[in-house]
Amino acid sequence: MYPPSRKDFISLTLSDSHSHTYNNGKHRRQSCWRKWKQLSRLQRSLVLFLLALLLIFGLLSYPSITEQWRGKQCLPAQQSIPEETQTFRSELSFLIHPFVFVVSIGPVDRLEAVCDAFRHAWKGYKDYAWGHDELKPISRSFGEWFGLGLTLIDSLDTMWILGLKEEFAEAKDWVKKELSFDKNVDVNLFETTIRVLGGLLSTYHLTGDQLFLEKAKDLGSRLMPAFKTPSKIPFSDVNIGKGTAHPPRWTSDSTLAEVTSIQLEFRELSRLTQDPQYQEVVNEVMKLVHKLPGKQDGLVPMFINTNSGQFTHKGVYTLGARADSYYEYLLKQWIQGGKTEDDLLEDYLQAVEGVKKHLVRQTGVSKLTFVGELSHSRFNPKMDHLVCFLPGTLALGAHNGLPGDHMDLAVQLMETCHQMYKQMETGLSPEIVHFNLQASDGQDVFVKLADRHNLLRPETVESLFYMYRFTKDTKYRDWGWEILNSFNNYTKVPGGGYTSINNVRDPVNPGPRDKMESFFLGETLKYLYLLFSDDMELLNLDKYVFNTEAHALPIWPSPPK
Ligand code: DMJ
Repeated sequence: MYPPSRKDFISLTLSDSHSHTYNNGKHRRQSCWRKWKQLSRLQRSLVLFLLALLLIFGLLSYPSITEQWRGKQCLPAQQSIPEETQTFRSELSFLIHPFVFVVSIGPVDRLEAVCDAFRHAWKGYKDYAWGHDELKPISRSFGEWFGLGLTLIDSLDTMWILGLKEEFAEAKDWVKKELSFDKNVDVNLFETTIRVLGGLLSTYHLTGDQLFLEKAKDLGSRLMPAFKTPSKIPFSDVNIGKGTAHPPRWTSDSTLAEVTSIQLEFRELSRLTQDPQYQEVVNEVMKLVHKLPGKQDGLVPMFINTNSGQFTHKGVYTLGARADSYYEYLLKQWIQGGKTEDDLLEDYLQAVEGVKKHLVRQTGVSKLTFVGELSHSRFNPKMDHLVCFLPGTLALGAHNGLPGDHMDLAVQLMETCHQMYKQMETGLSPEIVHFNLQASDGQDVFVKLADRHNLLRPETVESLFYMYRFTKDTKYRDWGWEILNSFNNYTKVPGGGYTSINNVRDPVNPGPRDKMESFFLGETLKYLYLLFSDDMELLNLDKYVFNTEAHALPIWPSPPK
């Protein structure tokens, strides 16, 4: 039998290694080496290839090594990939082996780039604005709005999702020791609900830590005086220390989107505390608005009076500022409640028809579909960046069984929101654009001087996240990647933080405004991370619904039949 013919060698080797107990290690090594040398080149390559394959699969199934690769965590800070080497690493891996390219590039560097962006933003906040509402990254100071640590609370669940454990622990410690709602301060009901109450509830769900639920309960009860109005439509402002509430100084109106976009959070608070009072007050608002005359095919005016409970300033219909999240929360409340509340669905479906009938148009040149505004029966081809939440919401509805043409519209609007970035010299969208309905002039998009700012807003990347989750079309990831790069190129501040800018059309002097909005960490970076993550179980959209500040709340389990 020995020496074996080359043809038989592999099987002989395998049987050897299984049937003998070797006492002599040296002899074994020598014989292995001799046998290896007797293999043909083809056989050796085959064995090496199989070993490499086994190694890769072994690594991939070993969670603690590959958690980052599978999109679950940021690399610890000291191991994160320096920006300048990221491209190099990608190219190098590609040269070494195409298989490695697939495994280690794809979303990996993009996820790590989001982590780096978050860390950079957080560094600025920690160094110059710790415990305050917002970072002013240029002047290396802070701005106060309500004095509730807005950025810190808005960031909690993002840090948890990104796996930034040390940063999360420090922030949690601040919540435990420093966060108090027992202070004489006027807060805006809507902003405090979506950012603080939403952030605390979401973090409670992700971590299971009672601290966050206790804080949420305390805040929720302090916001309740806002609902003590003649009409039950809440006031815009509450003093959480004194327990008093009032409208803005100049009017007794509240903004429609504000009073109809606090429902997800208050309803969830009732479910968790088994105390119906929170759910009751916000459901009452929805009931009143549902029955109210003055809508145009489901489209609502922008203001509602807290005394009369009637719409005011009628005749202007927009999907942008002051009305946007009314439409978003119709759909999301319906989803949150297990798709049982028919009035919400009816209002949502009717509103989408109203949008299609009155507000959707195409540009003359490139046939870009956009959502304009209606002002006293006149169409205005103006679209806020805020409207870019709509493709994501429409896609979410279609995913939940609503008509397929909602998805068609989502695809078209997503393209337009992408163009709002792509056509600007910095690659960043302005706050407002005007579209050109004429075919003669070569431009689709016009931006007025006063509208050229960018506040680091999330709506487009939010929609890109939904579109990618539902279609798996990688172009949506590529568009998100371009946006992240543009944020890095034009809004990143040396030393820490990102800043909103004045002019997206001037790459030489974009004009830093010295403010980092809390939603950049709470929403923009979170949605970018989720967009690039391959882990579809990470906030599965059949289990969670995001509030309008990107804080995830569970979809309620259906009651037993
Ligand atoms: C956020 O506070 C919320 O997304 C809100 O619904 C709209 N404005 C900002 C982000 O742009």
